[in-house]
Amino acid sequence: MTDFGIKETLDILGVKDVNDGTSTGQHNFSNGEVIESYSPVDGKLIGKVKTTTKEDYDKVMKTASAAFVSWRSKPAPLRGEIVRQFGEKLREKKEALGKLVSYEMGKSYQEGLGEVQEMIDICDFAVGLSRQLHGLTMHSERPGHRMYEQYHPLGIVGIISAFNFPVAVWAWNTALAWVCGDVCVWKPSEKTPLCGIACQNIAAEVFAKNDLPEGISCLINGNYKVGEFMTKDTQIPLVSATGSTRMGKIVAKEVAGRLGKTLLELGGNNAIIVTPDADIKMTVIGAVFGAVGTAGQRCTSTRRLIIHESVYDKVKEAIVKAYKQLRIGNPLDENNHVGPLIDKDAVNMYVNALERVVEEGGKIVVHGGVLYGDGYESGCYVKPAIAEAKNSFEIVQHETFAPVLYLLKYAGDVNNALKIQNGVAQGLSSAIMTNNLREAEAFLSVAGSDCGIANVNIGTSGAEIGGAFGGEKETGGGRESGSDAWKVYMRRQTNTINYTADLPLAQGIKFDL
Ligand code: UN1
Repeated sequence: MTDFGIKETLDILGVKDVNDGTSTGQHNFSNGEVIESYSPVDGKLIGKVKTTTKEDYDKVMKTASAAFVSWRSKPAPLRGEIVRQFGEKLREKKEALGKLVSYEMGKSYQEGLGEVQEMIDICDFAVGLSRQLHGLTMHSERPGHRMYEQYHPLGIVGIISAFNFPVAVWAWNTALAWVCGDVCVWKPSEKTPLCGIACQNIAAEVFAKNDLPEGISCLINGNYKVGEFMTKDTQIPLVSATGSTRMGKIVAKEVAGRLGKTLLELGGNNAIIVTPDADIKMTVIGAVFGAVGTAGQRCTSTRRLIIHESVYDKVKEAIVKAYKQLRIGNPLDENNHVGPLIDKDAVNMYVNALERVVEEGGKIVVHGGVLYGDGYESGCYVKPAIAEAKNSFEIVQHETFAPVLYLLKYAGDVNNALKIQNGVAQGLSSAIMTNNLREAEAFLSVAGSDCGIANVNIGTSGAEIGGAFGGEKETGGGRESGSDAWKVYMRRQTNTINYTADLPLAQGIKFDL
């Protein structure tokens, strides 16, 4: 097979063999060690990125601080116009960026394009928002007084993103932060640094073309130690971090220790409840895409199917049959459904999960395994697997970032299924498949799903950008993307204005001099 046009793709995106991973837009200055990015698709080296030292970071922060002073003073709709242009550039480069996402991260080309589409969508959303960003007005208890609230930008927003959505999660944060008047410093995953370079190149071009100061979009690179520069830095009022619960707990502690804000989007352990009234065909599509899409490496991936005993065998049979049709292979080949895992560590975690579920008493119903040989040379391709299990198993309680689906059985009414669903530490996404109104409403009620996302008759993954995205419990409580998620990127100020010649005090207090 050819190189799938990767060379041309890298050219279009300005990604070189060796890239400077510390950028404020027009200036690059990295003095750290080099990270090599290998594709999980074919195991080949795609490019190298120089990482950020503390001295490099300090330079970035100086430039970002200066940029903030100028950017915050631009009218919000003007900031929106810049984000509109950024969205236009993404439209132009959609195929190239989608391909790089697919090649560097391993998700299917279709999903790579989908990810860039999420970036475009959030830009459109942010453009509209730039003419809103509204606060409330309240009635004052004092005569001749006016009271209202307004939102001002926070400052420098630090973004730490994960490998599985190497470009979209950055855009969810930046598109909103930019219209809010903030500037951003981004540390992409060290597993997908070239996607970061490509995005920064696009942003830098737009800011330069509009004669805006560099530093509105900044890139830093490296491992968790580079992330720590931001979590410890009082110049960063908000750290938005996406990744594992383990990482989130460390970030939360560090940032809370200096009373900074965090927006955390962490692990999920998402379930679909399949009730006796479920449409089986829809259930199969939703569950299979949810479990094997992005090779099970979405935070919204379906990990557990909680099936009513009366339809258990039927659903199991239909899903097992669907798994037999899955084609695993190069994700840039549109005939394949499932690409590789991100790296061999992920493969080991997958293998370990399958061993653990058996040790704990589970039964494998679709055998997994690592694939070798022609087309699988990277060693990162695995077969999606299904195991019958119990919710109490330690491994089921744990988020394994791989295509492993657990089948759990419930009896009685939907409340029993909900107990199982909510009986995990994570609380990101959830779904119910039912044509029964009572079951659907019970699932959505106060005693229903405890997750940030609760869907009826669609799967757990593939959320639209218009809704607030995030979850409860160990998922971290943050909300990104749509609805009023923008508020976290701004500081709220309450203003009371007295337009009389008297100074009455609130609460009726008299203080005459
Ligand atoms: C993630 O996996 O971190 O809902 C984000 C979805 C996508 C976003 C997933 N829109 O599956």
